Amino acid sequence: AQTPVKVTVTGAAGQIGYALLFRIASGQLLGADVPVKLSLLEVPQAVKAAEGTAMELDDCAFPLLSGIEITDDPNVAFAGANVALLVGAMPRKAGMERGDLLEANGGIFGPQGKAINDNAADDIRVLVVGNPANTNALIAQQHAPDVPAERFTAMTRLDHNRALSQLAAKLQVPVTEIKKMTIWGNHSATQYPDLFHAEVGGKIAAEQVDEAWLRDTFIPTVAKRGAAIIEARGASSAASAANAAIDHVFDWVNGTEWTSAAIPSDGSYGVPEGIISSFPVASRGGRWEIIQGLEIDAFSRERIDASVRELVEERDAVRALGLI
Ligand code: NAX
Repeated sequence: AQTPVKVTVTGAAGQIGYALLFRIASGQLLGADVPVKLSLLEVPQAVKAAEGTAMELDDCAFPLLSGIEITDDPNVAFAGANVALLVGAMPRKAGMERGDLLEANGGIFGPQGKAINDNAADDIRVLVVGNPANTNALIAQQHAPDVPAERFTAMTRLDHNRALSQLAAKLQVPVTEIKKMTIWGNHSATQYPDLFHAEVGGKIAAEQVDEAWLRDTFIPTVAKRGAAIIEARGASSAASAANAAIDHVFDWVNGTEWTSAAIPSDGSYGVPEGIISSFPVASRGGRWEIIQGLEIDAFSRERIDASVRELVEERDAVRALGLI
């Protein structure tokens, strides 16, 4: 029988964790023929709640689930890990300045990066979901000098899926008709969902919608969808976030011709090298590649640059705080 793949999930007792773990255990993260072993990392006060989730996982009797470990020690959680989903983070509380937020998250993602560096399997792949996701991924990556930088990624797949769904509704087409959607930049309100390269029925999407809708409705609806969910549901996106994490890792491992993911920049499209920014990506042979050669017009340039500027400011802020 195949050796189980070890998947570590941080923040396992949280609401995304609750939506994510059952799908991983059922085979949706890696494939219906790949056995998995789960490691749940939580803060000490939430270990008991994680144990409760583990009891429910047991009660599903998933054929592919070969074991569950629960711990508050990152060195244990990441020992031999092949996939790490970093979901647990410090949320912004009322009155919190950006510096405080970055510092609190530096205290989580620095040590977790080091624990990954020291303990994970050689093929470790990391997806950061916890916000500010791109910069948390950068912090973790900077504490893991022995792991190839490209193994640290942050999630913009939820934004990508939101963009697909908004465009499909507008044009009254199934989402499967939309190709080459791209989210550029930061997973934040500055993100840029790009319809100038997206295609519907083989034709450029931007040419099938009016410019005012694209600029004043589509872009802000996608970028602010998280806030709209909180407003409606009284809680932040959880199942859709878990779904996007599944999509990201599945495509990373199994390959895709085009999606969006935040990965370390190699300088493509004027994005400073090293910044973890969302790009149009393909996955081949288990590695993300930035899709090259796209023409960027002035409208897109301005928006990509604004989001990248925010990422550079976050990087400079964590540098100034000594977090990287
Ligand atoms: P919850 O507050 O429900 O759960 C977070 C869990 O993380 C808690 O159980 C907490 O105990 C745990 N935790 C905190 N510090 C930890 C540490 N050092 N080690 C291990 N566990 C730790 O939040 P939830 O709704 O699950 O959201 C989790 C994160 O995802 C948040 O940062 C949120 O902002 C972010 N999101 C990111 C999205 C994206 O597209 N990238 C979308 C959804 C979501 O908003």
